[in-house]
Amino acid sequence: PAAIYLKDYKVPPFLIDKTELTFELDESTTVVTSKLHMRRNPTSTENTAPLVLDGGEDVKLIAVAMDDYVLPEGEYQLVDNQLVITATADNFILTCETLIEPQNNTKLEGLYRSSSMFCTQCEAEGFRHITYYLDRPDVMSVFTTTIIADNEQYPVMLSNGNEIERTQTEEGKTAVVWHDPFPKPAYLFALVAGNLEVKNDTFVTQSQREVKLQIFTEAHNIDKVDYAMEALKRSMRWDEEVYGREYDLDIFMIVAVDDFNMGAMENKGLNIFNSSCLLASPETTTDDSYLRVEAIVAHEYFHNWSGNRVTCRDWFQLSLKEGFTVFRDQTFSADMHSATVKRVEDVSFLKTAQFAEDAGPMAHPVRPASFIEISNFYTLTVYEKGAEIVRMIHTLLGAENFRKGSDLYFERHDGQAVTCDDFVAAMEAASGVDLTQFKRWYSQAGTPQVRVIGEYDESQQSYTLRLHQDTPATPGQPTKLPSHIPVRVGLLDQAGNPLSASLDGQSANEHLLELSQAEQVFEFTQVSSKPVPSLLRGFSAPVKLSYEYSSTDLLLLLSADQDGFNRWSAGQQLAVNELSQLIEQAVAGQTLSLESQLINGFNSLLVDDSLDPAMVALILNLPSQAYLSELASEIHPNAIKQARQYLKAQIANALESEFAQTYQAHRLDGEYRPDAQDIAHRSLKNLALSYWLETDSAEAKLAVVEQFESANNMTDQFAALSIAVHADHPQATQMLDAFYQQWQDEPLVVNKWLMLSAGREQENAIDNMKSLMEHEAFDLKNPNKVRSLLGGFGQNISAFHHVDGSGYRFLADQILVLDKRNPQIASRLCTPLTRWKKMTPSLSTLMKAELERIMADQLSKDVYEVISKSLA
Ligand code: BAL
Ligand code: ZN
Repeated sequence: PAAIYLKDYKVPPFLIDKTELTFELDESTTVVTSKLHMRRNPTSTENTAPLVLDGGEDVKLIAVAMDDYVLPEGEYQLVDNQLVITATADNFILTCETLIEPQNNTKLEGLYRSSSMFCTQCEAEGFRHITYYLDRPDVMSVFTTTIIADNEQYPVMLSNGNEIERTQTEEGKTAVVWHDPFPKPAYLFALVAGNLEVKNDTFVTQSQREVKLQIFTEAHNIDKVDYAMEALKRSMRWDEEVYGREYDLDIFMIVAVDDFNMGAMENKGLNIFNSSCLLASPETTTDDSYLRVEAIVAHEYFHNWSGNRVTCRDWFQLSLKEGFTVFRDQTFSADMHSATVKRVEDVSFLKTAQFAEDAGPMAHPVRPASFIEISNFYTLTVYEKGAEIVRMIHTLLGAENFRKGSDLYFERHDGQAVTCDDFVAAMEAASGVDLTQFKRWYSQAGTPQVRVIGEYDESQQSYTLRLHQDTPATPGQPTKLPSHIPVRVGLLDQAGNPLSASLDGQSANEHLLELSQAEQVFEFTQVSSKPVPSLLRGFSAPVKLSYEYSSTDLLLLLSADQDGFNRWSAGQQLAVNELSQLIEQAVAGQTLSLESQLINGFNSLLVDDSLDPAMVALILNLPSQAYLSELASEIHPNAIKQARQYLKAQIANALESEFAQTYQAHRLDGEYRPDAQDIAHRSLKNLALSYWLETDSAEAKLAVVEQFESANNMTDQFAALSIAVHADHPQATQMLDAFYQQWQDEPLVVNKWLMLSAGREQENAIDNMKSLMEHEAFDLKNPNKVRSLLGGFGQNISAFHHVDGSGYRFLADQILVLDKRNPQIASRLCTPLTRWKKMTPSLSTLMKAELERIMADQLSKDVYEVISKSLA
């Protein structure tokens, strides 16, 4: 398969002003008739270019007509799934009749069946699996959609915009017509038909328009949408208040479907959600999932402006909408709950997963320069690093100028398909800030490394910070230029008090350094005593920062920094330092031994009632296996696991009574509430329980079982179960069985069970995986189940990284099977294998052999791209 390049972008030779679609839905064959009101694009220089429409191997062309002239064979060609028509007028209506079989669509792109309903997923290039079209985001069209189906089976028939007509056909079917007045690219098209229940609500916008809100699910789930509905209303209000963005149609609908490749999709006026990202109830949903539902509802809603009203010119610009919208949803969640907790969670994820992507074979700029399959570029780099870029612009411009910039962006580009450069240009124009160099963030892959050295001159009362940056080479980008990096810095005195300092004549407790050269020196004056620097506060840039902190410095920052984020960061650094020593010992085959300095630091946090329990829980949570793997120059999975277990047990034994007490102190009575305060108590309580159980205390063992049996909410019940499974509690098997029995009729809960069961470290783990794949609870057709089971297996260190290679082989086998059904899902599953170059040599060879075995098969573009780039 060939790559396509950003540098080859050309405006479309044709435009489609109006798109009229008719779907005759049927169990066996669905007929799609499209009427495209087309004209040559006056801005294109390709005046004589043929009309080339994108289709798919699964679309069968029945007839094509230009105005009223039915084209005979010979006046059009079908080449590589494209429909090519050479002779066209400048203005014409193209009518196409095509047949598709949604019931056989296992890729879940285009129109497909999920349970008893029809639904669509068109981003990025799914629409071409419905009918022939100019399936590119810069072709924006006004859609009118007619759905014809049996009313008994499909009483609900939805598409974008407003319902304008409902009639009975002569064949006794119902025809419903939807019209969306806002021009949109085909990737935002949606259709749903099914026997669904609805929850209704309303929202009054800032200009006093009443908008009808509807959430549709299958009947058995309609009791789990209240939280999403409230989250939707909070999002609508927030976008008005913070960005001045008002909803534009009279109706906003969300539909939950069980089989979905992504989390959710922002189709205009008709969002379609993976049910795992929409449904919530106290008994079946954990705190994390509640927060995720809220964030994703917000994210998809925010796309109505950042993505739909202003969309992307081409798919290289994906971060234009995704980076900006992730930044918007992150800020929304921060405003709804605790900003520091949210920031720690987001950064922790970024540093673990996006940094690993940026250092691996699939590393790419936030605005990629080329791709083989765009579905592979819905990545952490485009989303999360893209959001960090927008956040840095916010930091550099300040909140007020940033808002002016976003207002200008929406005003200039409403109804257009634009680029990341257009976004930055609006920010520059509104603020007067020059972002020329800053734009390298969009084009350079890799995580910049920033080394910092501090020097205090007591006689001058001055403090010098010397910053040095460089970005490692990434595939296709051997050399890099310096980035424009905002570094928020504060200074603390040796007692932990804020230390005022003057920089460029400005005296303050905190400064924003703008690092733009390879090396730069910042000199602070009026520094009354030797400081401890608090660097990169709030994680003001997505870089790897290093500074030679002593343990004493880190303990001081942990206990006293005014920046909550950096308190967490100091705790993590202390833990990383200790874990690194332990990992070295484990690799060398030595008995592990270390006097942990964390014990005192953690002790003070546990006994300090003034702190946010959620922050304490985050600080006490040791760096994850995945994060330590990202930091390692050579990954030894078992050594990392051993080191984490040793350190956790040492801390647990030293602070046993504190953990027991903390566990009791944070237990909540009363009704479950997913608010910041209660979530904070549950997170610290459950973290304390996991430490307490490490002590082997009989009381702790009882507490785990007692919590599992008596919890009135899924957060506590599942926490008890996972703690028991991971600590190999004597009753772990019984608890897992009981959990399945209790929840076997709740698929989303069963998926949690699948994940935990797959992650359980035990003898014969591969046999266990094989029986889980045969289990009634598993279904290869359902992406959520595949992700749960195989994702859980990836966490199973001893089984996945087994020295005989059986874990890698098992995963490779599944990738090969899945690639025939659903390439997007198969491609995602390859990620753990792409890390082969960083693994310790014995494991690296085994992983590589599996990649080569996959490569030898007939592959989809999706899997081919990931595997070939990994082996390059
Ligand atoms: N646009 C794909 C799903 C999302 O990012 O919202
Ligand atoms: Zn998005």
